[in-house]
Amino acid sequence: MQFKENFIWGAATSAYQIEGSFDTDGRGLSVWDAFCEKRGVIHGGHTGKVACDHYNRYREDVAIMASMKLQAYRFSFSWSRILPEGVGRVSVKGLEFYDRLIDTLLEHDIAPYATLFHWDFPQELYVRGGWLNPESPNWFAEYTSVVADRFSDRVSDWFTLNEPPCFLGLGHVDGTHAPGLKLDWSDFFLATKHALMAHGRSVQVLREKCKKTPNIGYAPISHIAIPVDESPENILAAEKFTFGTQDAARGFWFARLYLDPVLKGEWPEDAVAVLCKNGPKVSNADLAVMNQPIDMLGLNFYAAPTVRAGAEGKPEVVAENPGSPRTGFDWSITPEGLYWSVRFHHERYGLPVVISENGLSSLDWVHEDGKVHDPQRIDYTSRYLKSLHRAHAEGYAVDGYFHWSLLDNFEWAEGFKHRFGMVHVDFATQRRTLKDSAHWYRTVVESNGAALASNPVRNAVVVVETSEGKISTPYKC
Ligand code: GCO
Repeated sequence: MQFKENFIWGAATSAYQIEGSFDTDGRGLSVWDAFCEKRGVIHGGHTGKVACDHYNRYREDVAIMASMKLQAYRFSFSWSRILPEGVGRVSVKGLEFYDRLIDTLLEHDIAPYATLFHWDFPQELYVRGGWLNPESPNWFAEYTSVVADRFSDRVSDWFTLNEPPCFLGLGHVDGTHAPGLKLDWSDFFLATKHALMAHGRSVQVLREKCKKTPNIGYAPISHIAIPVDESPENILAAEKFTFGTQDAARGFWFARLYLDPVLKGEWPEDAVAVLCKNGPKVSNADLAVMNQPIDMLGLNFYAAPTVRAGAEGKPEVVAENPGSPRTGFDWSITPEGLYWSVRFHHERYGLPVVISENGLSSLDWVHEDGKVHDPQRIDYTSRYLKSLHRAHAEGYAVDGYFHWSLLDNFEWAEGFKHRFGMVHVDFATQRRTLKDSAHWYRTVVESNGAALASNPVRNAVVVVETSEGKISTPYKC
């Protein structure tokens, strides 16, 4: 069950979800700060003003990562902490925070995997049109340049954008995420065009400016379908569902919209036309900007529907069985999807894959014994990692795995309702407690996956008191 020698084991977070200190040391506001001020948009009226107070507690958090033997940490820079107005004036204090964080990681031999944009668009640029402004790719390039100049002597691994369907779709069509807009499809595609060009401009800047050869990635959501069985027709149906036009009916979740322009230089006209007859013009020159060579594809994978081949091979979604396993967020638990995600993306785009996010929210609290017992997280992660191992064993290039998340944190519109961390955070005291999963994950990292073969839950010894005395039996699933 071991992974290759240089496989990277890590955990992930993002700036707005953990840092807090929203106005400390001259940080500019982001669209998330503004959105959280609106009534009724965030569960419980929560905000990221304090979050995990990571801005002040980063040393403790890095020490926790070291105790978990993490080899890498995926975090994001807050654009408006570095450039309070989004462009122009640079905040030295903002840069210094990330200097301290990166240096502390390196002192502990933890590789920084930096994401440039995890949704916290500077408010000052939003009022200038945000992603609808054709200047937005240049704004992002300027910000990338400041970051590369300052940190690329120590950071080699980069992700440009995290999950475009969320910040573009949930943020600009659904209105459930910042900035809370409900644009029509034509404007949505315009914002998408600019965001994908921003990705391309950012890659160009990283290639030009980085002091060490960069390993550049992109972290879209992995929206795939799982074949109901492994017959060729059902595999084909799942692949068609994942990349075909039919799925465009899912609107902004349609996966190929964010992948083909960036990885193949193709604008999916057929799918765009399903939603919008008067979409923006995307020229070959625009596509050339989007389609920069990158080194790795980050996949954020949580759950996927199952499909089978219906009439004429057309994919049909298979209804879930009642009572099938679900997470605290009510997302279905579909470990085999991690295998199919790697396989389908690798076959279509040919890039090495890094799982940039995977995990679950569950109902965790500190138990009477002072520990946080989260067997669901251990079982979930064990199953997903075994599925990832299958992809690895079949020869697909899988270079690393980042668990979402290191810490319980601010889950966007859900506020602090969902706990995704391997480390429990008491948001009243900021006390951190390593959950059982954090200790378990350390054994997986230390053994490079070998510990997965003996999932501790399965090997537990159960002691039962009976009238005959104590009977201890190995617990078998
Ligand atoms: C996303 C983001 C993360 C989330 C995580 C759990 O995928 O939505 O990248 O910021 O917190 O995925 O929902």
